[in-house]
This record gives sequence, structure tokens and C-alpha cells, in this order.
Amino acid sequence: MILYDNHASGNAYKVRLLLALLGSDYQRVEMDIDAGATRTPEFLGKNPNGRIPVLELDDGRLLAESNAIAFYLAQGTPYLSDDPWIRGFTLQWMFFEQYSHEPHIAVSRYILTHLPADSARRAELPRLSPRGHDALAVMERHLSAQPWFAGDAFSVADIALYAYTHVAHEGGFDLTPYAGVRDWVRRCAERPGHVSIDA
Ligand SMILES: N[C@@H](CCC(=O)N[C@@H](CS)C(=O)NCC(=O)O)C(=O)O
Repeated sequence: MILYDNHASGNAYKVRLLLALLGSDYQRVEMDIDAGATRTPEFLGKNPNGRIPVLELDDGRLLAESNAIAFYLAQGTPYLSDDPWIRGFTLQWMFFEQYSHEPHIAVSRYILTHLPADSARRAELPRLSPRGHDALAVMERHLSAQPWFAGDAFSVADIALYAYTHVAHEGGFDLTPYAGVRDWVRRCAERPGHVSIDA
């Protein structure tokens, strides 16, 4: 199994973290996303959307989109319930992550950590900031009543949300007002087998 990866990508980290928790063997192929490595004809043959992460199975099948890969890998493991309702909740939070969280928190982090300080894209930050805080407030509200995002156990939904939440400060998001989120981040980081994003 090959993971087309980038060491700084939170989307790729979701997959790396799950594979580490599962103790699975795989090959990492580092893609230089800043140099356009995911936009070559060869890579577009693997993912026409030109982005990592992409998982390539031993038989050559290819799967893109971090949360689709994580959901696929979590099936049949302790990180995804067999209960249809909890699986629905798992997807609820994974779609929330992609629509209401990642486009604001991860994109702010990308602008601040990948682009030069004089990048015109810094003008996007004032629009992204309140939307990212809205997502953190939604998470805080959920965590005030429940320990994990889907059901009563740590799951792939937590992994999907943890990836960019635990580095939200790199995107300019101060987690101080979100005590429940900070406690949940700490509990995610304490899971046996946890690896850091820069491992
Ligand atoms: N929705 C996708 C987003 C993937 C994505 O944005 N990947 C970025 C790195 S985090 C990338 O490959 N960027 C390179 C490019 O757009 O050329 C997912 O969750 O996998």
C-alpha cells in the first residue's frame, strides 16, 4: 500500500495517524505540493483533482480524498462503529470537517506557513478567521455534552477533526477560549500509537 503524502499536510496526516494507530505497514511517497508535484500528468492519472493524499492499494486501485481514505481504512477496526446510526454520525462530522472547518482553518494555516509574508492571499485571512471560529464553537458545543464526536468512543471522526484542530494555532486560531476542544485535543494525543504530524 502506498500513500502519496506531504509531511506538512493535515489531510495526509489523517491517514498517517490512522495507519499508525492500526499498526499498518505502508510506503510513503512525499510529494512537493509547493512545486506542483501533484499537477503532473503522471499524478493527475492517479487523482484527476491533483491533490494528496492518495492511497494506492497493492492491486493498483486508487482512492483520493482524505476522509474517504480514512473511512475506507477504518472499516472493520475499532475506529469505525458497525452501528448504522453511529456510522451516519461519523460521516456527519467528517463532512462538517470538509465543508465548515478545513476550508477556513487549514487554508489559513496554508497561507501563513507555506506562502511568503507578502503574499496577496493574506487578504483572505480576515474572511476565514470568523468562519474557522464558528467551526471551533460548534465543536466546543458538541464536546460540552459528549467526549468524542461519533458515539461514545474515539473514532475516525475524531481523527479527521483532530488533524487541523491541533495545529489551528499555526493558522492564527487561539484555542484558549475552547476548553472542551483543548481537552479533547489532549485526549486524542494520548491515544496509544499516536504519532505527531511531523513524524
Ligand atoms: N478535500 C481534499 C483536499 C486535499 C488537499 O487540499 N490537498 C492539498 C494538501 S493539504 C494538496 O494536495 N495541494 C496541492 C495542490 O492543490 O496542488 C482531501 O481532504 O483530501
